[in-house]
Amino acid sequence: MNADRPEVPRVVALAGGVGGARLVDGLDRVLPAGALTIVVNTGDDFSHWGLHISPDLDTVMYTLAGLAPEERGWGIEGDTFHVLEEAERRGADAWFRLGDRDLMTHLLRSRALAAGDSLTEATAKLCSRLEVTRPILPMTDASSPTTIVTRGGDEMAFQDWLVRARAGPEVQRVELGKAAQPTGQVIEALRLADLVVICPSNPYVSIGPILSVEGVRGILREKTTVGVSPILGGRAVKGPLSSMIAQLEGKPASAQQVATHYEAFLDGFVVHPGDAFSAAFPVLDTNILIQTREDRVGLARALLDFARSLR
Ligand code: FO1
Repeated sequence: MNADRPEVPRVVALAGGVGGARLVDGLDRVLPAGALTIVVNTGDDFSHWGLHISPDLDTVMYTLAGLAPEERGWGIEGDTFHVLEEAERRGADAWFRLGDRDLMTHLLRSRALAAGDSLTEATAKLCSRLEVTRPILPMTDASSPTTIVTRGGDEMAFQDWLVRARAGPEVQRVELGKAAQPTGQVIEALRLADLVVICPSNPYVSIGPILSVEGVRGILREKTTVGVSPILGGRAVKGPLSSMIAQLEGKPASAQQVATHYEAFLDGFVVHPGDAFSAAFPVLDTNILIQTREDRVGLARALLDFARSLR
């Protein structure tokens, strides 16, 4: 962005799960209507109990609806698990903890998809029922599942690895779904964007799938793109990222290591105080530990000011 660009930029946020949703929540609180579109990873999507589950879309949607639990981040605050208990009693799969209220989302989505809606259309309907007005766009309407190839040579569906196996098996390689076609909505939002924000999500399994959608990288090269580190002081706030960096790169986790993933199109990167490094693009250090609403708003404001200062 430069001085000729509008005071209120059109922002597209690329987001995965909980970390991404938290920054999106901050951006949602500081940007006016029409100024924010969120493009979400669907590489984690899978079928469970015959239902189409889109964990990252739901995490972003519940966060913007004010329904997400503060600590856990995914699912619905205060949800009960009676159906899951019944599944356990009857010997059905109970490793993926679907809450009773959360279940309605998967039922409605699956019904809409079976009736011929695209995932983009089904997501818009789910958001509208929860009065979420920001556009939340799946990165693609096609199936593009992420697979984890373990050191032992097993190929595991992403949720099998992350949740069922508790991210235990060492990762040799991440295989992204084959080049998914973007939707018209994703391409249009990116083309119109003044700023693209890469949220503090896992670069391999959350942002990587979005970047692998056809055409996305090419558009990012033409845009002001700012990333936020998901690593603070060498550790991931949530999830298996620090061990994934060690296993995949053979190096300790660091904010700089994450930035190297995006350097082909980064115009700026935001890190926690103490994590700054010198690079070909400006690096801002500010508080990126965003648990509370105030932290999220503070980071969103700092990020937008930083982006405005970039040329
Ligand atoms: N993550 C877990 O670690 N365990 C779960 O049982 C679990 C259930 C779950 C249900 C609905 C939902 O939308 C998300 C859920 N997640 C669960 C989170 C999710 O699988 C991951 O955090 C994301 O896929 C990574 O971004």
